[in-house]
Amino acid sequence: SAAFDWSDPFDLESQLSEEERLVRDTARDYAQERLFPRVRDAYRTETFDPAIMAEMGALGLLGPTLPETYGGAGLGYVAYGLAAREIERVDSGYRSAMSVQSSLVMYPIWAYGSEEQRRRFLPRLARGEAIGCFGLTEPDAGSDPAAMRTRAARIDGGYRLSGAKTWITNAPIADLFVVWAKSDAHDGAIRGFLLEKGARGLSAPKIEGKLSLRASVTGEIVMDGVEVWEDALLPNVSGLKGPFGCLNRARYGIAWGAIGAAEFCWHAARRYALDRIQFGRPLAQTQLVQKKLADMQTEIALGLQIALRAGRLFDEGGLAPEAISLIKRNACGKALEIARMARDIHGGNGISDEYHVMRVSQNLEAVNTYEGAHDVHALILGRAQTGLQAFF
Ligand code: TGC
Ligand code: FAD
Repeated sequence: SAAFDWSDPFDLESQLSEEERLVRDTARDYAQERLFPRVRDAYRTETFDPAIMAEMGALGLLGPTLPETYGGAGLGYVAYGLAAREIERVDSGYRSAMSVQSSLVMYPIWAYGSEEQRRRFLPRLARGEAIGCFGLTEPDAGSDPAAMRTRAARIDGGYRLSGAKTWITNAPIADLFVVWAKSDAHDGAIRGFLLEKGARGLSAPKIEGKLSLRASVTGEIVMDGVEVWEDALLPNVSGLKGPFGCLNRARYGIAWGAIGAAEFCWHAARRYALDRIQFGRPLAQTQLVQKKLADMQTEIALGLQIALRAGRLFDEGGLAPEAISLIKRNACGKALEIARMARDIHGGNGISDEYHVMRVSQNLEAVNTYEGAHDVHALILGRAQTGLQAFF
């Protein structure tokens, strides 16, 4: 009978191509050798080192699915997911930086931008020389982005943008802002605009005091009558399907990433339980702990198989947005449960940042909320199977 590999029960390894394994190994080596040694202090001091973007760029991790003509790597979505898993195995904030740049900034420029916009911005973004951010959420429009208040008014030769975005990853260090606004010149339709750092009336104050994703920088985007030329408009998309087209890709990556975070916690909990002796035996030799480890293993194995299937469908062009909601919701919810269990198994040590599990668990609180909160994805799935929308 076949041998059982406890860490890879369904032999994910053999389902990957050589190229996918290479991308995975590159991302894993980088994450373990360069990101892991920095993360504890970055988390303590609530800082994100912008050099990380250039490092990821040099490895081809930014915009990896885009064509090489624009600085991408021409990779498939399984490779992208595997990279997200490895980066998030260290910290969700680092995966955030990668997903925002790749799926929320480079993707819309590639998919909805003019040829001139693509050539002007994509290569620098791919190298990590320029940092981008994505402004959809507003103080009064989170789960319901259709309620956004940011407006683009028509002026001679361009637009004047007024409004405020909040909870925007990388906004305080961004060179380029992809901002979604209701445009007067387009019957109030939601349109995308490219704003550049330094524009008059544009500022991006940092949000301080986060207890989650502290190694990622988050801010507001304040637009106080920012004037841009016509060429700042993303010409090829109109309506909420613009930002949602980007979110589909980022949410898919998060499904892989959250499992990477969960795997870190599972392995840490197993190791700790094997080493820690109480009542004369390892914690790992108790029924309750073994059940927890079995639950972790099961959810991770199932989550990886479904993420792989989703990636293959994505590459074939057949992955529905609702299926992405299913895997994003499931991976985040399960990863959060696993991280909390791992924290518990670590006892008192579990609350120290030396052991990392509580940092991962705190991060997953935000990951479970952003890109569509857990319950919002339930409503998307509920609507898809009943035909009844229950948002309002
Ligand atoms: P609804 O009527 O459902 O749709 C409006 C239009 O949008 C289209 N659409 C999609 N298109 C492509 N992909 C999707 N996933 C799509 N979902 C909707 C839809 O077809 C329709 O198009 P059209 O042409 O018919 O007008 O819109 P609704 O207002 O009822 O939406 C409700 C809901 C809940 C589905 C949606 O608003 C939602 O998903 N809310 C969650 C908001 C969210 O995810 N925000 C994310 C902000 S970005 C972020 O968090 C980045 S964190 C990054 C990091 O650090 O990693
Ligand atoms: P709300 O929409 O107010 O939701 C609060 C709660 O109510 C949630 O539990 C939700 O599930 C629930 N809820 C909402 N509506 C319903 C309903 N109809 N029925 C039942 N329950 C409901 N946004 C960006 O645009 N760009 C970014 O780069 C970005 N980065 C982020 C980084 C971080 C660290 C965080 C925390 C957020 C980020 N966001 C970003 C914002 C994020 O997408 C929103 O926080 C998220 O969409 C939820 O919106 P909200 O916070 O306004 O919560």
